[in-house]
Amino acid sequence: MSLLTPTHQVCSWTQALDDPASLATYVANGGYQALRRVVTEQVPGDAIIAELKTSALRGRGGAGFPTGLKWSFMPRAFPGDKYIVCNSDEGEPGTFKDRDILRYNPHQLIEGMAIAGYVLGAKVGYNYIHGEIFEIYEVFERALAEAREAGYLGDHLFGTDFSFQLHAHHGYGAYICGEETALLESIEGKKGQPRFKPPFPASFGLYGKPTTINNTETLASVPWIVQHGGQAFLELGKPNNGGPKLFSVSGHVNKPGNYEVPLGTPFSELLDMAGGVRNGHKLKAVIPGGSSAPVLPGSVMMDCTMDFDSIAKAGSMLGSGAVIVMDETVCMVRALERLSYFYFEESCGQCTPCREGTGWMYRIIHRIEHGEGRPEDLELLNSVASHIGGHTICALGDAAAMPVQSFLKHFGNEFAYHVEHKRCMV
Ligand code: L3W
Ligand code: SF4
Repeated sequence: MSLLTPTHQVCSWTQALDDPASLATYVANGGYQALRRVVTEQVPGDAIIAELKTSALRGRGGAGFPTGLKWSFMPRAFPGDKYIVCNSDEGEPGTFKDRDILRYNPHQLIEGMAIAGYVLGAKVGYNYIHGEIFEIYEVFERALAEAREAGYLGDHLFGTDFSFQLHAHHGYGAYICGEETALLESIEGKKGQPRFKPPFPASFGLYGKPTTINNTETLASVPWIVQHGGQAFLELGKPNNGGPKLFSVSGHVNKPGNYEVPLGTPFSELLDMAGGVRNGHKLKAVIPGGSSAPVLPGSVMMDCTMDFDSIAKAGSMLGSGAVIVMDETVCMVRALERLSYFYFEESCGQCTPCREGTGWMYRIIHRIEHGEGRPEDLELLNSVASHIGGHTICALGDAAAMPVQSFLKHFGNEFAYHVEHKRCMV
């Protein structure tokens, strides 16, 4: 399986195909066969959900929630409108994988969404694409037009009663619109601010109707699972962590980029694939799952495998699979200052702990970085962070607090050094 090419082979190169995003390439490589089969043979939705559960496909957007379980929450017999929504609002610092699926293999996502529509009883889907990657939105629009023209989207697919319309929608770059309920508000034309959960989108989603929302990589994995079976997908990964996963490796490596490897691959192998740490430097720290995931010391990461369970056991999150590598030259105070500014800037402002706390954290870290730190600042930082996490409407509050707490936990000595000596330790 390969998410970045339509060849359905492991680790084949996108560059080997002249026009990887085209319908002709996708169909020539077996594309849309899974959709055709389930629709024309009227494969029961329960059977497909069972395959998803067997596959141990877990959500690729950050939370790692089991996809089969999520699909089983959808009230499929609900008589009114139901929706499938794809979250392509890729804005997590360090993450750049979904845009490459859309750029190189958009039809695999379209097929996955149409299968989801068939299984979950939805006639309409939306793909919400991050506003800062507008050229990708245009690629996806072209793919939609091709799919409609060829009869893979629209009314009475393959001459059956099943109809599925799919639309692209682009945001304007606000990070918070990647939060699933803010994304739904944004599609509805409202300000992109998260809703309280529960109710979850499965019961009260787009326009208040049952909605299943999954990440791009998750939905693009579905056709392969339908074609080859859940067990085959599971065997591409490890128990409870089925399949391969795209890792966006960035930072101080010689060959940054997207790498598709089986879940359970040792971190050391992924690092080698990315050319190792630049300039022969030593590995200092890694954020294994996008900036919202706690940072881990390099030595801890070298003992981890790249899957949800191993990274959680080490005290972080696999998240969206954005692996940010930091070498020994990095000042951890400066790194955290940059991250904390991001969350301060992107807070939607609804909840006081997040709106005020992100500003407090940024200002304290900023003054430590600029030689104006006070001895009590480390305790104050920890205290502010602990009053945000778990006290807000959405996960952005936790996401802002976790890096602060983990940087202090693992690299507190650098912060203390900054306060005392008014300069970097490195
Ligand atoms: C029905 C229940 N549905 C849970 C659904 C829920 C959601 C999914 C997971 O945050 C994380 C966050 C970021 N009945 C349900 C239910 N669901 N219980 O399952 O839910 P949850 O709340 O665990 O996660 P979330 O709100 O989706 C996502 C982290 O990901 N993150 C962010 C990445 C950002 C991107 C991006 O740039 N696009 O991917 C990275 O680590 O911090 O912790 O669908 O409705 N009882
Ligand atoms: Fe908005 Fe932050 Fe509250 Fe999320 S936690 S709803 S981003 S203020």
